[in-house]
Amino acid sequence: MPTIAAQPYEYSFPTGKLALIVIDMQRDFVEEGGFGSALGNDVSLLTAIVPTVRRLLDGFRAARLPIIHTREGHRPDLTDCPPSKIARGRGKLSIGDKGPMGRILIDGEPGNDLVPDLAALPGETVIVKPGKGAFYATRLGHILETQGISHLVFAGVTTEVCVQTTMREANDRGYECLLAEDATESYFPEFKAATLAMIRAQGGIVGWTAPTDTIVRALR
Ligand code: C5J
Repeated sequence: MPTIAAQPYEYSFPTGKLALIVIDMQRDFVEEGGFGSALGNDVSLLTAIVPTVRRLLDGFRAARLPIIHTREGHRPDLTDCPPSKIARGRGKLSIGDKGPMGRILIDGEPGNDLVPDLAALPGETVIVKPGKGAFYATRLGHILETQGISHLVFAGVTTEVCVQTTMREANDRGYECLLAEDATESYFPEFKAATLAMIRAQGGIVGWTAPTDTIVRALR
């Protein structure tokens, strides 16, 4: 089995059972004028990882391995959004409000698109998810099962919210999870550092972490 130098120890994966999940690299979080900046966050930290996420995507594309993108988005009538989620934040704009990139976190609005450099290619799966975890109220579990996937590499934003939630959901479902350390980011550097430490603590209680270039080299 190919092996990746990772923390807390090497990560091995059966070829043909590995997939990449890129979480929520959408304009709403990564670009100025979206949900992230409406909540008062500096989005430049997130914008900075776009080239690294692209290197990881290109590595999986070259290896012809499955790629799944997610977007956090709701139906226009918000029937899939709990009122508690809309009320939370108390920023200038809430979910469903009109912002500079269309209605915030609504499927089909310009702000909900993946950033152009990370757009899905034909044959890649895009999951629109109403929650922070990508397994909640989506067909992700079914898709992974039908493709015989057992090992998952994760990238995307934000590390401590949607990435960590999805990794924990996957870990509980028996997937072997590896997070690309430099292809994930938070608006809060200390939260990212704490999340990486939590994931690999206690012998990899949630999974493994490794740098993007190390992962891409192992795919070749
Ligand atoms: C957040 C996400 N942070 N994709 N969503 O609300 O992490």
